[in-house]
Amino acid sequence: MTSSASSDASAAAMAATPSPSVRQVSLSTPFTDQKPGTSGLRKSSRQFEQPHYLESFVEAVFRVLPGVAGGTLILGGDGRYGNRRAIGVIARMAAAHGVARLITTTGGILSTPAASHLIRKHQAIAGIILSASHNPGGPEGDFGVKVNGANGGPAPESITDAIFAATTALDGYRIVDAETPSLDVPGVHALGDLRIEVIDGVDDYVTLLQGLFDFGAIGALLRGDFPIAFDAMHAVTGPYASRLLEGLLGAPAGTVRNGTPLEDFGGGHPDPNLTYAHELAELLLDGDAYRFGAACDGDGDRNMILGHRCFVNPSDSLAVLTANATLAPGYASGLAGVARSMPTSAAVDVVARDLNLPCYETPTGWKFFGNLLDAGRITLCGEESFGTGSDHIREKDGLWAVLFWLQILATRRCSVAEVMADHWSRFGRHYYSRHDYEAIASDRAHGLYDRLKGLLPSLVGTSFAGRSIATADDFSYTDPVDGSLTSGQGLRLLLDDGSRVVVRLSGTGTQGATLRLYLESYVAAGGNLDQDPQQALADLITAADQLAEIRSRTGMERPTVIT
Ligand code: VG1
Ligand code: CO
Repeated sequence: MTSSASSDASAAAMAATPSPSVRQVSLSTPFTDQKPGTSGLRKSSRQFEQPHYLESFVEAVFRVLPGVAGGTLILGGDGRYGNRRAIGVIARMAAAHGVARLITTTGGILSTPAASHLIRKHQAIAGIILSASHNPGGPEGDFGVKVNGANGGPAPESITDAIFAATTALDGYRIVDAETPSLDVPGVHALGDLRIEVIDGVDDYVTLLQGLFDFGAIGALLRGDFPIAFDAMHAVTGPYASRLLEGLLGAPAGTVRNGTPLEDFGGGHPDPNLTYAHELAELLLDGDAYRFGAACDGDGDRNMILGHRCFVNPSDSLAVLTANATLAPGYASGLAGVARSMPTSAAVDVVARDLNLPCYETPTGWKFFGNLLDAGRITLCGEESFGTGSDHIREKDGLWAVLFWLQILATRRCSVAEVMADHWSRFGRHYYSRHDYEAIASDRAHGLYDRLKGLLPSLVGTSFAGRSIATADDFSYTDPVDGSLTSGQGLRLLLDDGSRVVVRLSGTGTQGATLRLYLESYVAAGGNLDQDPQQALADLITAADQLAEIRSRTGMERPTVIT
């Protein structure tokens, strides 16, 4: 119970509400397209508005997850179009499935990392997060449902596969007919035997971060001559960032830009990269007013870090956090180990070797870090796609990364560019870039991918961009904790000088297919550490295009997004 005042309110509400009756709705034809991707089920808002579409997926979730009857469920979302309606539907279905306690948030606003924390704090059986993450929102945009398990992390594939199988065989779903409570203010309500608690979605998360970082030191930095800009992109992190940066840490009003969550993210694409967060990028990379800049995505789990005239590649960010981890009070005693997704550059591997830490390489998607975190094998982990996190929760965490960087800057009293230069001079530099070709016709993308996959066995030992191909394979991963095998996770060309080229098809897009080309080349300390990554990687880019026939097969002259 959150407070005695709210439990009194609860008793009154429960006494007053007649038990609503459970309705069984039958489905004549099950949906066949509800297979979750890299991170939840993502479809256009229009698809989600089809009658019974959301209900079908949620019914499958409730049938598959253990402990639903009598359990606690966390529910909220990133505020996009459809968020409040979905909360109402899921609350009524939770009541019909015997959930005992549903914790949701004012306005239905709950970031993915904050949801992960609430699941763990309340020992919930699961969390449902309504978000299509960095995809645009609104009636013409995308909607999504992420399902997290009792450890606070994205459900593993064994569960998402079972949910998908359940949707394809569904004959109907259960829901109660009742008004759902208002989300406008905190309070406790009853829906039959279901207790619904509406809490502030920001409080617990802020308290969690206060235990990890030195707010005194960071506050002193931000109240001094160190102007920063944070772009919430009209998505979920606005209220969190305002409380943290402007409230607790004393940064000037206006530090948080686009801080009001909007149903369509103000028409923007809430993806914190140089293309979609270009206003922030221009402030930092072309102007002189700010020393530090950061942005988060739709649901608050991604982060982009910028310094004055300096972009921090996310793979490098993970390496820098690892090398400087003990500067943060929450990590002062050191790290158990680290992990990165396969396409993420090996910058963190070099730091791990230096610190004598175990380092794991997992498939793309946060769900693969869960077992390593739960087993205490790793403390920090990250992905090249602007995701970094730690064992404080079981999701990547955008504002956590922002505070971690501010902690490093507050302690070391130097610029972001100096942190990077110092890092590379010690560990060498992994030049890295990801080229995305978005919304390609599906058959073309699969044709390209399948052809390259077929070529792999014949490539070993051949020359490529002046190097030789040492390994050419389709990445597969055996989880060291539970022994589960995941295959088909991306095509890799490992070159004899340590350079890599990786090709994957995205599992989060909703239009056609997105091809991702990842390029990486290492220059040891003492070498040329000051090149433009696109220049440093130019020969790999050309060779990859020639081998995979990307331009000719996609009909695209250049990538949609270059990171
Ligand atoms: C992308 C990223 C991946 C990330 C996933 C979910 O997946 O590449 O690293 O875990 O999005 O992020 P894909 O399959 O499109 O490459 V989030 O912030 O959308 O939950
Ligand atoms: Co996200």
